[in-house]
Amino acid sequence: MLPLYGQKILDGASKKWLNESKKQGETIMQYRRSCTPGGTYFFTVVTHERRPWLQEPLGIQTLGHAMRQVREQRPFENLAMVLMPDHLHCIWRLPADDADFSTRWMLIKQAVTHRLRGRIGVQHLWQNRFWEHTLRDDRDVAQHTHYIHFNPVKHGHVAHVRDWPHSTFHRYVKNGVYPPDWGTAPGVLAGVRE
Ligand code: NI
Repeated sequence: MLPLYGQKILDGASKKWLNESKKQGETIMQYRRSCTPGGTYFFTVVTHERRPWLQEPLGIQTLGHAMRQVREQRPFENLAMVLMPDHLHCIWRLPADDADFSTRWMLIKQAVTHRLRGRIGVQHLWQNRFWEHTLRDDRDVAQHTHYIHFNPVKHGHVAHVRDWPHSTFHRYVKNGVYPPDWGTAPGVLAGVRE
């Protein structure tokens, strides 16, 4: 059996994750002041056979490490993200004139597989493909951000958005974007995969 998270308990990996998210929040503020934004994309990435290894602290930690590592060479802004046990959703903004999210995901998945294979009881970690949906404007980005943050409630893991530790929701609360008790279900979004 995989260990279950206590809903309000933050382990070391989650704290690291949230600290990283906080740092990124500062980067995003700077980014919004620049005048040449690149493309913004919503992604759904699913584990192999929907195995719930993304609820393992080691899995969460390793994914965070891989994303930071890849981002050093190939920058992207992680605008919003949520980790579910068997999939993740996130929104990336890429630099101007760079739409190569496929290589970034390939490198991230490879790095995680390299570090974790055999260590968490499964050999294959990722579904081969991922779903991408291009976000057209600020409203689109906002709606998908709400979608991401509401996802743990939508999937029935927690009753309140604030109770799911593995998302950028907490960073948004700190930045004053959401009230701490936010939990409004977004409307149906076209092109979104679970
Ligand atoms: Ni989902």
